[in-house]
Amino acid sequence: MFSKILIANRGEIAVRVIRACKEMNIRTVAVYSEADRTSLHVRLADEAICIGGPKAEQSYLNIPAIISAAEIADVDGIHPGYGFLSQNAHFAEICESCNITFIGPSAQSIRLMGDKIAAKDLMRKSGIPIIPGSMSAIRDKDDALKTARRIQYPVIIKAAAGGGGRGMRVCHNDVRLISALMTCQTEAEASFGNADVFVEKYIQEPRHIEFQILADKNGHTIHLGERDCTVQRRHQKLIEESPSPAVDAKLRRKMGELAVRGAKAANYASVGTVEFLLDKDGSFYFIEMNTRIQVEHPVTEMVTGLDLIKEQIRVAAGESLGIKQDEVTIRGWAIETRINAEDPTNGFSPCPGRILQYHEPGGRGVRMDTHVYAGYEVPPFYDSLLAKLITTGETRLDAIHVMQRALEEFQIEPLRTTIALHRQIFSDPTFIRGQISTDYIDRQLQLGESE
Ligand code: MV4
Repeated sequence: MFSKILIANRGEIAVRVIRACKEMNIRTVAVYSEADRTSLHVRLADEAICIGGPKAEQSYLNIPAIISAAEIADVDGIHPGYGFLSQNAHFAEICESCNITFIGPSAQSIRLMGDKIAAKDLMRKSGIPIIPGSMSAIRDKDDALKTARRIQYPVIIKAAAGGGGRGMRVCHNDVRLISALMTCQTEAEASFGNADVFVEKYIQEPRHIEFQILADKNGHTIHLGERDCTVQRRHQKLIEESPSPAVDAKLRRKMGELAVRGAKAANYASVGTVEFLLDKDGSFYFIEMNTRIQVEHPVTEMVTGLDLIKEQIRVAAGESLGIKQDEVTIRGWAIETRINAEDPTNGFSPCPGRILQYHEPGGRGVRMDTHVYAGYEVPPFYDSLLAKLITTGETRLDAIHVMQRALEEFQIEPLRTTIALHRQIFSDPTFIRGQISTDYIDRQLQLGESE
């Protein structure tokens, strides 16, 4: 087991990892930027090292500075959290070459799943349903037009190196397809350094269902059920829940088995997530695999009783899974709302600043994962996530009632946050019935936007 871990991240996930380490008797080293001196992760860790300026490129993405800190503090593992360097195969390799365990999957698995075309091909060969489309990178206009003719409009163009919704374009006819192809390739080259794009059938109004995978380095792979992340806005998730109101035990077994098969095919060993789109007719398709711990992992923890960060650390240390698939039970319901320092009435623009008044909800069925406190100043340099409010109950409706009550209690002043929006969503009969798709926020909800 590790004796000392460096957490190469900030915010609530850094706090989350430090807490797990403390319970495992592992010493912790926080790294922080000049803008994060007063952040909670700096206070909670056993040691803290400033690694650079406020901009992420100068600090949380600064590989030489992070590796230097790791060597000075003499750690035997680095936990990357999510975002930043968590899916950087090069960083994982550098850690290993310095004899420091990267607490995540192998560089090989990260690289493979980072190429969405290669990932899709592997899944297809493993018998996992994929969305019809081009089997390799689009060569030219003619190739794109032929593909569209075969699968029929609407189609979607995606960047091979994209993911999480970045660099995607929906097209309804030949003219749009040709112009979108050029912009997509140019954008992909500029954003990811890889101009490869592929075309697939556009699935209208799907649900986003993802399976949590847990795999050790000794060939054992299990799934921990699904999360439903259908409530999103421009690919930013707002609400996640487990289980999904759209998945029954039979579908869970089927999709879960396929997710495990896909993870095994990728030689995957860590926590990871296999994403599917669930169509209105009940068919489902693999879209991508996320090779990191995800923001929404707590809802899976609440219904399985497992600590995913501890499991991730244990398998990184080479331990075998302590649980078999038939010992995994899904009990009750958990819902997470993301509280961001953003103004939903103004295009979700970030609203950093100092928190003067703060009261967080508590009581039965409430879990808060956050790094903020009264007097904390939210810096403008990073993701605006302030807190994850997770509620649980025996049934979905119980968890919703706890959420309604917790959102009433929650006070963060004078910042503009997404709390009011969540109060609105949790009192919407459509959401409460669970009859939603991925365009719920954009099409169904009146945000009172000023534009
Ligand atoms: C799609 C799709 C429809 N058809 N692919 C967005 C995130 C990325 N992981 C994949 N995404 C989508 N891929 C096909 N062929 C619709 C989306 C999508 C979406 C998916 C899940 C949740 C919200 C979404 C919002 C818009 C688009």
